[in-house]
Amino acid sequence: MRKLMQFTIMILLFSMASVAAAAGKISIVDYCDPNDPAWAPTGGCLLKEGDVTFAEFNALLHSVLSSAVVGHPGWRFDPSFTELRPRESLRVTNDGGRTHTFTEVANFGGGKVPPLNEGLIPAPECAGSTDIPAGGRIELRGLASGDHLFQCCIHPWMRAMVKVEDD
Ligand SMILES: [Cu+2]
Repeated sequence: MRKLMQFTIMILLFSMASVAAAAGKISIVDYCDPNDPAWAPTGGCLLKEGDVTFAEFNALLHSVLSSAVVGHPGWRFDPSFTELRPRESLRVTNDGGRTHTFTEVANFGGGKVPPLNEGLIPAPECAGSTDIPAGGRIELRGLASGDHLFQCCIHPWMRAMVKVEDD
């Protein structure tokens, strides 16, 4: 009987541990064309495959309808909205071929690279943002209950909301 009880407690602890270890996932993506040498002066494109040239990226930087930066839709967080339980961590992987950031901000705004920032008021948090190189990964733990906004401080149209909901 006592052995059974110990076993049950072990199972219980194990399942609690696996809940704590569960992780939400967001992939940072871009579709830069590694065969376009025009990416080289700003860090290159470390993807094996991708079809967006530097010229195509710049052609969609601004909409003809707006003076503010709009940005290429291939540069994004996937998914751009996700929900977590309070004990769950969030794993963010840069699956793109360029450097990005995943920076928590109070309000979405511009980033830290002036040419990619036109018409936007920079989010103050971007001044201290951490770059995530292509292939890099970060893990966020202990996010408080509520809504959290994240953006790339290089390409400020890359945005996500993480909703942390109590059980
Ligand atoms: Cu980015």
